Amino acid sequence: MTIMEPRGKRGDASDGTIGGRLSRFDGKLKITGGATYALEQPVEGLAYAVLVQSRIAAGRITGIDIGKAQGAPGVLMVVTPDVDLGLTVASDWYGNRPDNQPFRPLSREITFNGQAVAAVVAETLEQATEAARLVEISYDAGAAIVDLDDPNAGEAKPLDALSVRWGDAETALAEAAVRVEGQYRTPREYHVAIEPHGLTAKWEGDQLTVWEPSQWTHGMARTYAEWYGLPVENVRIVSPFIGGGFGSKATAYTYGAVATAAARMLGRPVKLAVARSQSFTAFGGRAATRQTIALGADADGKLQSIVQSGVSETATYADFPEQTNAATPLMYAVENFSAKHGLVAVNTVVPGALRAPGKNPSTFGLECAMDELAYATGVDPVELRLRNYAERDPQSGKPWSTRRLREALAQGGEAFGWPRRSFAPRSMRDGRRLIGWGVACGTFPVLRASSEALIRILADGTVDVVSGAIDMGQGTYTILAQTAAEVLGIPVDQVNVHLGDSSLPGATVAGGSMLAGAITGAVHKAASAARDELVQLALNDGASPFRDTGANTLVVAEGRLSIPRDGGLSLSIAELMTALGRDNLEVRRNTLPEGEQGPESHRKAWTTMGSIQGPTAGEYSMYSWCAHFVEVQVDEDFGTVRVARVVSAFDCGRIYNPKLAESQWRGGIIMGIGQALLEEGIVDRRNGRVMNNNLGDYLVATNADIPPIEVISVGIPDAHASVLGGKGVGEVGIVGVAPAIANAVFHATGKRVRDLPITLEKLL
Ligand code: MCN
Ligand code: MOS
Repeated sequence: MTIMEPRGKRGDASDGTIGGRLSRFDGKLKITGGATYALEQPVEGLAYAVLVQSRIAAGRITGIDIGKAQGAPGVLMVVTPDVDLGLTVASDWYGNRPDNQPFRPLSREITFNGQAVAAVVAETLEQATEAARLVEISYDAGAAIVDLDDPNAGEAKPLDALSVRWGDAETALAEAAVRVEGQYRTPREYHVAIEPHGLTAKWEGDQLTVWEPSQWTHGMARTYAEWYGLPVENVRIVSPFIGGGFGSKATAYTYGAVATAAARMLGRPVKLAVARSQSFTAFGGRAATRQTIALGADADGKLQSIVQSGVSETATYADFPEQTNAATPLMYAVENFSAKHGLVAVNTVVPGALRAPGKNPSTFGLECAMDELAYATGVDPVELRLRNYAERDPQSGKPWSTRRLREALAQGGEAFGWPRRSFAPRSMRDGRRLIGWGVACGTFPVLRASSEALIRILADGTVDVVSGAIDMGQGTYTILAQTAAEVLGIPVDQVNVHLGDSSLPGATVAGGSMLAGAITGAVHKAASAARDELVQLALNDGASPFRDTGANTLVVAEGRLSIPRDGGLSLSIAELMTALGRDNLEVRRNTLPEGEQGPESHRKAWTTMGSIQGPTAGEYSMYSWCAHFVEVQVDEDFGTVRVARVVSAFDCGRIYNPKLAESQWRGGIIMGIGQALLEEGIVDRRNGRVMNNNLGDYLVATNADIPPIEVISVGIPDAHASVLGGKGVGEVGIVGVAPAIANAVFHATGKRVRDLPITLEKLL
């Protein structure tokens, strides 16, 4: 997809290099209707599919009567669990695949309320919706475990691989002069991306094209291909614009299997839109969590021991850990440590990744507990964090690549005015409003992956940057244009970026805050090679005007190649291309090591997460860091909490585009405000149904909830983290926001709310 804007309208020319504040190329298209989303794809002869979801949480389907539905106007097909769709189970994220196991996306065995049990395909959406209502299903309902608190929920299944221990945490805790202990809880939370899920699917022979919003076109193409036993090249996922994903659009789901299978059986393209209400169970949100943390310290607040134990909800049919101890071992220096995480199976759709999985609820526990320790020891909460500063990664023992958390606390605190805070709870007020100031830190790992990119220099001097990577709003189009413009020495408005299509060069997932580092690395490499090739042609090609000048080096800048001396020959790239008689010059490069260039390595690198490197894979421990400072105002009479201002300081290494990174951080902070005060999936205990499955009742923060948010970058380039020196930006912003707010609420009111969201009845 080409993003075209009138030339010269993209801001100041100096914005167009790495580190410039260029506005997002796709932003205007999205808000003016110029961006075509997957469900708007005009395809001839479309039929419409509508999902039917289970109305019980556990048990079996005893009968399905499709008579009325089939007879309804316009109905083309009713897909039920009794129709064999002929699919095979695909690999998991890491590329592991069971042998020849049939995949039945629809089943008579029910494990959660809202499970897809049938689909109706009709000529129009209205006809399909009406006929879906007419499918009559009878159930034999069994006893359901509705959530984490269900008295019938079994023992948590411990995940030993996630346990972390050193020293003797229990003894050190027992002997500590000061101890605090609390249980912290986070509810089910949902992505609620504004663009709903769904797809348009079209078969031509055994070639499948799927227009579907995707955080990972290559990974999803692999899944669809494996379901149908096709080579991955036969499936094309097209996803040039995505209206938010937040972790929910990185995988192909059941409804995609149903829609593509229906399209194949009907011999007609099929569109399936997941209704907003269905999107609470068609894929999973963030799992509910519960954890206890005990901190032991000396009288000055120096930590002696941390003992943590947590669980998260998972499904009965698959596991997804929302790891409550993901951040606990990283934040503070402590000699004795024990943290573990387990899973409790309940009748829910399997939970999924939602912005900063693990790190987010983990930090809620630890950073609230640190505030409790501050009050137990009488030490200022910022000072307490500095006293326990970890100079190296306490878990791996490795040195940090870069960790500017001290600077984040100092600069964030200064901008916020933290030194003016009075320590005692309920000591700051404005009339009937209690004022509270809270602080908390956050982190997210630097994950590293390989990707590839193609650079095409055209005869008119413009440059295409081509990759199957995606942009869901985080800024990929824009930062890649900046990277190519800088390396190739051309104005950024001569660069066109093409993304979001699995038929384009391979890219890792836009997940784990790793895409920007991976794909800028690939574009940097390809663009550098293209530039070298252009210079070589200019110097050596028989048709080049530079050939007879005796020049042995050329300067490439402002879209021109020039001999570096006054009055020397200078040609624009377009003039040179014309002289060379070239239509284009194409260079494709990837960032895989030399020894890993076969098709199998490529498959693993772009279509699975099997070759991603974790934060301690090398000699260093690599993380992004942040410190949030929050002011809340709590109405003394009504218990209502408003966040009045936020100042947050971040260490994310070098920033490719500060305007976009700041907007990423603000977006994360806004989601964190929603998490702290509003968001909560509420389950009907009678039938295990998510009751508030709509945007009216599942509350997210709106403009009126959001105060001024100041964000500060304290990072320095981190050469170990990525080619350009940046660390991850997309997720770290949400981490630590909810505990900073909870700590501010305690400071305002003297009430410690340990379960999110902090609603008014918990304060009265
Ligand atoms: N960036 C930068 N300097 C850096 C790193 C990043 O300027 N050193 C900026 C760039 O604009 C880049 C963006 O931050 O495009 C995000 O980069 P990165 O941290 O690498 O994250 P990804 O590109 O992998 O994006 C995924 C990440 C995740 S995992 C979630 S969840 C999330 C997030 O991005 N979902 C989002 N941000 C989102 N933003 C929008 N608008 N919508 C979502 O669904
Ligand atoms: Mo983000 S939750 O890793 O897509």
